[in-house]
Amino acid sequence: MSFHLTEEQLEIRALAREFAEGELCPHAQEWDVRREMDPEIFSKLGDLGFMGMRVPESHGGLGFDLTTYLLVLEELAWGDAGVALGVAIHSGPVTGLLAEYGTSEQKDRYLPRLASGEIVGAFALSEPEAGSDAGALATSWRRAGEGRALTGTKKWVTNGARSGLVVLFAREGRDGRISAFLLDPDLHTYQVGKREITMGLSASETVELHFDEVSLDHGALLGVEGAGFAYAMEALEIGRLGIAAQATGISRAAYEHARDYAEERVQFGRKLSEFQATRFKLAEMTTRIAGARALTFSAAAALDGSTDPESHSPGALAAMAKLTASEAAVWTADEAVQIFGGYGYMRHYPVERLLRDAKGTEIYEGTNEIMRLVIARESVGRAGA
Ligand code: COS
Repeated sequence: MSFHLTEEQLEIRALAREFAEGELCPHAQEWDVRREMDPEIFSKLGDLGFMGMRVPESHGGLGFDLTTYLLVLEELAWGDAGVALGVAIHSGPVTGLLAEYGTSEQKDRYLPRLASGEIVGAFALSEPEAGSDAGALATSWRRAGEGRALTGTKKWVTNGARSGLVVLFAREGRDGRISAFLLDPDLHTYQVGKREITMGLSASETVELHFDEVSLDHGALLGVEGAGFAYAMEALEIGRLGIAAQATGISRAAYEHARDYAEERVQFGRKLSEFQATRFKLAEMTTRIAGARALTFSAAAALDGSTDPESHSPGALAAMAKLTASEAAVWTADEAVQIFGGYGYMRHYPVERLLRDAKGTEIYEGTNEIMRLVIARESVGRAGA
């Protein structure tokens, strides 16, 4: 299947690549070591409109379709996968859910600021005891006077420390239905807990959030009470495609470093790129990258509404894209380290960072075991059903 990109999409991708070349690539290595990215990076992205890719034009965004959005994400991840992760969480689950289910008051209040990069979004679903089994979450709310009181702990919240808007999921009492809420640090008092020390994507901040009887007024409920789990699952479909694009950006960076190094490194009187062992690795890298990208764009088209009755559901396609692209990223980065040999194992060569970054894509936004579960439910039904 070939994908036709419009002139406009090509221009947008070129702009994203130029940004990545100028603002991300030169710093990615240093940010990894410092565990900190340029604090202005999201407002710089906002100036280009890239924080509002999934925000409707009516609310100050660019209103991109999924394919255009994913083209940009891949470029950002090619430059720095931690920055791309922040943009993916902000844009997919957060601005996406708000644009779809927010009241006009909620949208007017937050969407323009999210689109400009003035505030960054975070998504709080996972908990210490509820990762893959998201439906087992224990953060709860109870009615308190005219409003609600919220208590619990959320874990692995990307952008959580600096977020100006957290989309959070909590159930009523111990076993009630799950609802979605908008937490705003200007209106709600909660604690930002410890920052995790991660294997890769070190510049991206992942924190715990603690809520102790936080009082929520009516404006905090997102959408229909009790419909939150379905919103989370819907948001994760787009979120998983964002991770697929992020993984492909990492793969491409690893491939390009390996290819360039193979052209320059001489051993036994020949360039590495002249050895069949290296050529086959490079050939397989490009093949896996092309396959991952094709699946990602098919899933994007399906989620954007194009229908093929013989194809898989959009959710299964998104899971396939995330599974394929993340495994391609780990494999490609690993082979890139191998081509660099002893240098590849050294901290200050980028392929080592890319391998650590790639591993995350197999885990977050649903582990690859959950991706297989989602795909299997569609192809062979529920186990035991
Ligand atoms: N869109 C809308 N609704 C959906 C849905 C989807 N894609 N998938 C499921 N739902 C709804 C179901 O219809 C069901 O609704 P009712 O309660 O009204 O019957 C509800 O959600 C529960 O669905 P299901 O029984 O399939 O839930 P499970 O507990 O079996 O869990 C998995 C499903 C495992 C797929 C889910 O928990 C999951 O994706 N886990 C991984 C979580 C994850 O990706 N976390 C990443 C970190 S984000 S911080």
